[in-house]
Amino acid sequence: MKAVPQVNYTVIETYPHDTTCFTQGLFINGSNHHVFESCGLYGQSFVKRYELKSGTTFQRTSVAPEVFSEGLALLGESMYMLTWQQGKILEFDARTFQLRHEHPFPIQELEGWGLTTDGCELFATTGSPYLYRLRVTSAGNIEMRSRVQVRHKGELVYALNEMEYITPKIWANQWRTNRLWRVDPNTGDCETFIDVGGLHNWYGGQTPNGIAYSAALGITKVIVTGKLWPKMFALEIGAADLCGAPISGSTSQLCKQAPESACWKSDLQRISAAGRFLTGAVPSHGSAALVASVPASIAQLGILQKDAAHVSSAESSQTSTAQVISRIAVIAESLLCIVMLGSIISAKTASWFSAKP
Ligand SMILES: [Ca+2]
Repeated sequence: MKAVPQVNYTVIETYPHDTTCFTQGLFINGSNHHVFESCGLYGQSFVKRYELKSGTTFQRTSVAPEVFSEGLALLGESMYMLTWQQGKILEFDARTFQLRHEHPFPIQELEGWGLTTDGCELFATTGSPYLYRLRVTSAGNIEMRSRVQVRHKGELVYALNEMEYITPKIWANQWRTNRLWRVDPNTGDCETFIDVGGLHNWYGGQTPNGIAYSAALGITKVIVTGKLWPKMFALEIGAADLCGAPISGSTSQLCKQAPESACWKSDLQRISAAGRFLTGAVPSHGSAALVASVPASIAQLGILQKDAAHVSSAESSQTSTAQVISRIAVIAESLLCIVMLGSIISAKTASWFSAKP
């Protein structure tokens, strides 16, 4: 591989992660720190929603034992989940976790690997050197709209897996490597990457395979984990490295529901310029604008309204003592979880780590 530009990052927080989850899909509703994760392996696949900092599970659904879960993305009020070799996409009600439909995988004769969304359409990887754009039609069907070849300096890049759309780029891990690429979804160009080898001493199939982002968590903050890892990590990445230059001029290639990022939306640019990176739920200033501008697809879940009320209350009332006590409790709970989960993973056998994307 030719020399490529590499981006630096700083680990700023860690959280517990379910060591029974063979992570295949990951996204987050940053307004309330809820994580949605799909976990693979035959007979052990499931999807769950949980709180980022504590790991507390709110919802969980198993899938049929013959289904191997893969990438997961939220679009509208539905959660779409790829399957590995079953040739279908499962559509869940994002609120109830009930299975709504089974769609044929529109990329015939290829496996389902990663999935993300720009707010309008879905992007899928298959292990091939292509990034596919899928469209949910007005009739609710899923069809392939287009594809781009994924390359770095002219060389094909294979095995991109779990993804996260961070307007206007896509971050994707390359299976069985420590590399997370920043990809231009319109050209397929792999522009730069980070190496997450220092996060966790993994082996076999425990590849890094979970990337999540929400501007409400922190506009330069990316959540990363891996298959069966005991921890999730919040990485701080400079705005220019994370999503390229701020978007100005024509936005014709952006989805109207494109989520906020460090490169997109004026309010966030102002916050970034002032050096006030978001921590916790939302910043103490400009929070109303931020919450109001979160894509409708997420707001429709009814979670943001609750969070907005929480923020308003927090801003207008005393914060110090209750928050300190709460944070101490969260830290203590997290440490306990890490100890317990560490003991669980030590019991795993090498048979789990077979060649599964
Ligand atoms: Ca993701």
